[in-house]
Order: sequence, then C-alpha cells, then structure tokens
Amino acid sequence: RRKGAIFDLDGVITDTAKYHYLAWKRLASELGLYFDEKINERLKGIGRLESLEIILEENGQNFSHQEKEYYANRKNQYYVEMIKNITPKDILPGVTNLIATLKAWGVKLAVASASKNAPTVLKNLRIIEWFDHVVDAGRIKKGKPDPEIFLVAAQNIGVKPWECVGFEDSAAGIEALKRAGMLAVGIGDKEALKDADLVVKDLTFITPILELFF
Ligand code: B16
Ligand code: MG
Repeated sequence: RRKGAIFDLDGVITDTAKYHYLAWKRLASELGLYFDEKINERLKGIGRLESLEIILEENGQNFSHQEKEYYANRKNQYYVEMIKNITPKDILPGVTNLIATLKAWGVKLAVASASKNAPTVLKNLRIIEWFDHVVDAGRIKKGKPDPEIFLVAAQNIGVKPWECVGFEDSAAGIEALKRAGMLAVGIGDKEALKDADLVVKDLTFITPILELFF
C-alpha cells in the first residue's frame, strides 16, 4: 500500500514550464544564443545554473562562473515577473480533485520541485497549505536525475520511498523517482517519459487508476 504522494511543481501542478521556457528564450535571444523547444525539454526539472550550462553547451559556448551567475539571475528576474500574476485559476486540470481524493484517503503529500521559486508559486496558487511538506530546493545538493530531492521529501512526510507515488513531467524527474524506488507517474508525452511506470496526458481521471496503488 502506498502512503505518500510526491508532486513535482512546474508542468505538473501548474504550467510554469511555459514561463521558464519564455524566460530562457528571452535571455537566449539577448545573448544571440540558439534556443528551441527541443533544448527546453532537456531543461525540465534541471536547476537554474545547470540549465544555462546546457544552453551554452548546445551553442558550443562557455561563460565564466561569474557570467553564468549573472545571466542565470537575469533569467530568474524575467521568470519572477511572469509568475507574479499566477492565481488559483492556473492550477492544471485534475490537480485539485486528485489532491482532495488523496487527502481523503489519508495519504501524506509533498512537493519536490527543483525550483527555488516553488513556495511563491504555491502561495499564489493558494495551495501551499495542502501539503505536509515542501522541499527547500536550496538545500538539495544533487538535482534531478539524482534521487535526493524525492528521498528528502519522503523522509519529511514520514513515509518509506517504496510507499510513495511520484508525479513528474520531466525525463530527469522520472529517472530520479525510479532511482528513489518510487512508483513514477509521468504527465505528458509517452516518448519523452518512456521510463515512467505509467504516463497520462494530464491528471483528469487519474483517481480510478490510483485506487489500484493506494
Ligand atoms: P528556479 P520542477 C524546475 O521545476 C523546472 O522544471 C526547471 O525548468 C527550472 O529550471 C528549475 O525548476 C529551477 O527553477 O530557477 O525557479 O529555481 O519541474 O522541478 O518543479
Ligand atoms: Mg517539472
């Protein structure tokens, strides 16, 4: 029986993945760097500085550490501006119903997002109080696909990793969940998330399936 549910944020609870994309796109065009949806796929679930490193690598470029910090910070300013206007209307379809159902089943809930902006987004969505724990991304040493963030989440809700189900929209996140020994539910494209135990287009109608696991 599963006792814990761990949620990724961007692309699972709300569509901030599109804002991350737009913020990187803006920075890339300012720097004359190539950036498209395909490169963006590699950034999902990946931390800020590492994301910039991937964009630079794709462009055959390298910046000094100082420059990287400077530009990653600039991208964050664009992103922070975009997430200011997030409201409960931006919660993705099926999420509210799923969380209410899991709560009724007595399942512990956590958020494991690589984003340092996760608490702001959760507050703007007015759902932060639904979760028993929100992992502080700033305290995680190794990002996804390392399992650390999910193991920390499980520990903080007092549930063993194998008793958890994780919800992720990124390939890096699915790998992290599998390495943590959790059941991995992918949200999005079957091809991109082929290592997931189960892939759904979105979270509407997922509760009857989950009844098999909880
Ligand atoms: P920030 P998730 C991740 O969030 C995003 O998918 C990724 O695109 C972003 O670079 C990362 O958070 C860091 O975000 O710059 O706000 O700290 O999908 O793990 O919820
Ligand atoms: Mg995500």
